[in-house]
Amino acid sequence: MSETINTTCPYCGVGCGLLVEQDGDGGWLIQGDPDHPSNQGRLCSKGTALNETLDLDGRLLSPLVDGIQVDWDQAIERVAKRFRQVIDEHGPDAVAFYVSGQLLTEDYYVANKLMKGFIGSGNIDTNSRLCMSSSVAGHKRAFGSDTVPGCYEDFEQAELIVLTGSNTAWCHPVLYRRIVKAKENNPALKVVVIDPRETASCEIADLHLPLKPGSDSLLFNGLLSFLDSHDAKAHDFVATHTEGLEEALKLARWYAPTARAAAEQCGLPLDDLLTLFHWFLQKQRVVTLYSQGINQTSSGTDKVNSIINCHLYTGRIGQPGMGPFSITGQPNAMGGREVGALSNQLACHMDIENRDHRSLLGRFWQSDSVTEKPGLKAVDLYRAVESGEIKALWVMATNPAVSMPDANQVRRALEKCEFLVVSDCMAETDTARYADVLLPAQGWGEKSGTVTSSERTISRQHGFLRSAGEAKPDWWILSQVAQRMGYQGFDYGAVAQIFSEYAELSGFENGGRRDFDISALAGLDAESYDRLKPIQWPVVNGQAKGTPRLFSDGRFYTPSGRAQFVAVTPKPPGNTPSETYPLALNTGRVRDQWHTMTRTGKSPRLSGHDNEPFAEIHPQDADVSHVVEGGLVRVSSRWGDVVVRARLSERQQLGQIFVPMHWNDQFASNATVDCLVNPALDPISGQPEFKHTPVAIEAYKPTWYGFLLTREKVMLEDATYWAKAKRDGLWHFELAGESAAEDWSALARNLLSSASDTSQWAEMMDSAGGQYRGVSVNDGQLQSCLFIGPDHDLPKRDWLVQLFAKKHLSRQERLRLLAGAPMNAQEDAGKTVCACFGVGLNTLVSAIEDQGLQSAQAIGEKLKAGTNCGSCLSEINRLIKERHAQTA
Ligand SMILES: Nc1nc2c(c(=O)[nH]1)N[C@H]1C(S)=C(S)[C@@H](COP(=O)(O)OP(=O)(O)OC[C@H]3O[C@@H](n4cnc5c(=O)[nH]c(N)nc54)[C@H](O)[C@@H]3O)O[C@H]1N2
Ligand SMILES: Nc1nc2c(c(=O)[nH]1)N[C@H]1C(S)=C(S)[C@@H](COP(=O)(O)OP(=O)(O)OC[C@H]3O[C@@H](n4cnc5c(=O)[nH]c(N)nc54)[C@H](O)[C@@H]3O)O[C@H]1N2
Ligand code: SF4
Ligand SMILES: [Mo]
Repeated sequence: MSETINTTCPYCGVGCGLLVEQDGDGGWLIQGDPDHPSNQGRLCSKGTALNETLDLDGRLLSPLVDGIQVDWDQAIERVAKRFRQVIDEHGPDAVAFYVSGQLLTEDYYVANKLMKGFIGSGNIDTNSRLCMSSSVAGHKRAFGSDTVPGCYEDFEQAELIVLTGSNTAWCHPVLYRRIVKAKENNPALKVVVIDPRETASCEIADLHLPLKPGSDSLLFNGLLSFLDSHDAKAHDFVATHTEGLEEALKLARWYAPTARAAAEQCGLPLDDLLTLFHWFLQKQRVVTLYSQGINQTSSGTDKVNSIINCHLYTGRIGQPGMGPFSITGQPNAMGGREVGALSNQLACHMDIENRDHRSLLGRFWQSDSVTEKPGLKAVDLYRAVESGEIKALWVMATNPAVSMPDANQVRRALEKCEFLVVSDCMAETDTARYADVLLPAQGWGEKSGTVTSSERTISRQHGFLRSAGEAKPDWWILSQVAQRMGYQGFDYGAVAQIFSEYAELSGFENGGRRDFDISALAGLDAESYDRLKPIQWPVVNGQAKGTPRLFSDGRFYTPSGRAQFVAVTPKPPGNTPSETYPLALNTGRVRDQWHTMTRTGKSPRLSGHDNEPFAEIHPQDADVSHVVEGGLVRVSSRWGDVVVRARLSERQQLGQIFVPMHWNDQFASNATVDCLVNPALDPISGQPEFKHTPVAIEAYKPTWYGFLLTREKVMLEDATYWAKAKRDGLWHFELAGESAAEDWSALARNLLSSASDTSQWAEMMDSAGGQYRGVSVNDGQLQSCLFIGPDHDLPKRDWLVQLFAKKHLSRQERLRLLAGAPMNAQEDAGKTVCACFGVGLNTLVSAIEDQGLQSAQAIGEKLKAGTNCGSCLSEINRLIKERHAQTA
């Protein structure tokens, strides 16, 4: 019997609990923890596939200084010495840390303590700047504190759920499944999706409002005016617990006096908007969930407040089933806000501008160097690195060369930086290649500590794997460097010690003045810390369960104790389409990849869903630029360009395109979308506008197209376009080239430079027609196959991938291989829809059309698809609907 370990998923902010045990076959069995309050046993496709991401392939196994392997002592010496030198010569503001919501709370706390408490600069910012900072700023303006008032159970108790700027079905799938279930249990529950795109989250929507990009504050101003003219005010609550309504109403009425005015400006049918407004009016228990479609815009903070205004006006906050709910993205985005790792915060929800808070921290940490002013926010920070103002930078657990807007600027800055340290689990990332010092960090499964979910639940992550090579926990690396720099207070022997100190600080001279208080958890010994059960902060007076909701008593953390309405002037996006760049680029996530793909990119199961970077384009926009379905398209802006696969879809509005954020130089030739995303910022939060950049598209027409499936190492010089995806035991490359090959065989050999001599290479070519097919078989088993043709319409890939699984190919299979066609249609399962059971699109279509299966349930019974994590159910339901529409 192997031991079962409790831990938490390292991906999204839902914070699902996991049970991990050995599978008896050298691998790990990872399942949802039925006792964890976030997921009650459920997992999504990414959580389910975690076991495919644990191998050492590509891991950074030892410290490297200038590309040379060194021991920890040398690496720490180098980092400490160079940071010390720069600080001595140029002052503390000449150094900076750029950290991440994927650090554990304890790592995060130590990083922030070192920079803000001892080095004495505010120059530590986090990728949460790109993610949550507009919500943080909006919360602080309204509540006086960065508080998410509600909890997940509110979704189950609501009568109306408004999802705005959130593709919950793909980005927070387990919470979405909880909403689906709630709707099944209570058919009266209405769900409204506000998103310019028709996303998978529309599956259960009673109403989808495809508003004009960036027009949310007009919509919520319109709602406030409407509520006011229908006497929906919670008179007692507003009178006793709020301030500033008059100003807010004045502007709301000015910009959106009527529903008609709002509908016109948002580009929505009046009746649809009125449906939402009437539901909001009639239903008391309303949750408004919002995410990056709100935050990642140049007026995100105002949009957040325009939402909160409507909840304050109706008094719908702090009670079961209602409230504004900013959902966090990363597993520890919330923890990062708690430890104060944004450059304008201090630890434990304290403020840099507040002299008492600074003094309190100085006394608690016994330091007289606590920073007195905020540091630079992410975008400004990289500008200061490029200008040479910041000379030494330490990047931890984030990949800014891919994920920052105007990523070409960030790459220039990293290149120029005098001293760049990168702590990561992976050896090769687009950021790591600029590093002077590379430090191997323990990855998920190795490290231990805590994370905080979107609903303020603190959960333990437990290590169950041996460290990869020399990898160390981030808190250890940081505290070693701090000690070597000569600072006291970093002598941590174990992670539990850090947590205890942090919990103590949260209660230090608090007296109910700060929302973040977990002092009841101070002084946990290693054993109790190890057994810590999920608990929602605040945790004071030894409450066993923590606090599901805040503000239930109507008291807020503002000086007056009242919540603040904020008057909102709606603003258009920072850059709007022009003649040269006529389309609005929207960016975001796909279901089965996580950010820059360093981990999910390792999983064959996850790579089958979307195996290539793409742009989703409305068919009419495509037509104008001669872009065709399945062809390649160049998308360009003032800042850069990418070349990706074109997907035409009417789920995209005319004049808008969508490109996912995930692909980067490790996975494609030129697909880092942030190289073309504008660096327009929210003036209050400093959050970049990832959702709206003016772009142009043009068809990219190479001379040849191809794909390569191979177990071998490849050289891609001859391909001007490539994208790679992991499949079972092999890599799948999509290719295209600009110069016509004189000799296709030679091109094939160049691509497969290392193909072993023992394999048999069979070829078929038609030089005039530009067709080539090559297949290499070793010991009866398929090693590689390469298909080239003059247009993108090449043989199907998925059945070929399946042939790689065969121990021995039959003669007939080899012939079919060279012919490039399966024996029968059933052999080609098509693109993966259900990642858990590997069920492809073609299999599903044939089940619907040929076997007449009419519901997701019937399909589940027959094919198992959708019966595990359910992440694919929205796609299966859409397929059923589409096929019906076609036959009707
Ligand atoms: N599969 C997967 N899940 C993830 C992640 C991942 O990488 N992969 N990352 C995690 C992280 S860190 C985060 S922050 C979250 C993000 O989670 P989400 O915010 O749900 O994800 P996004 O796809 O970035 O954007 C959400 C939606 O905003 C819409 N949108 C764009 N412009 C507007 C607008 O003007 N108004 C409105 N109302 N909507 C608009 C987009 O069309 C998009 O569908 O996901 C988390 N979960
Ligand atoms: N165009 C566009 N760009 C975006 C967004 C968008 O919607 N559109 N969204 C933005 C948002 S919300 C976010 S959160 C960011 C995310 O962007 P990033 O933070 O840059 O993305 P990740 O790929 O998650 O990077 C995490 C890195 O840390 C490494 N890592 C993992 N675990 C550990 C660990 O324990 N320790 C250390 N030291 N390293 C570790 C991983 O290998 C990886 O290299 O992207 C932002 N960029
Ligand atoms: S919803 Fe999926 S990605 Fe998010 S925490 Fe749960 S299993 Fe992990
Ligand atoms: Mo995020």
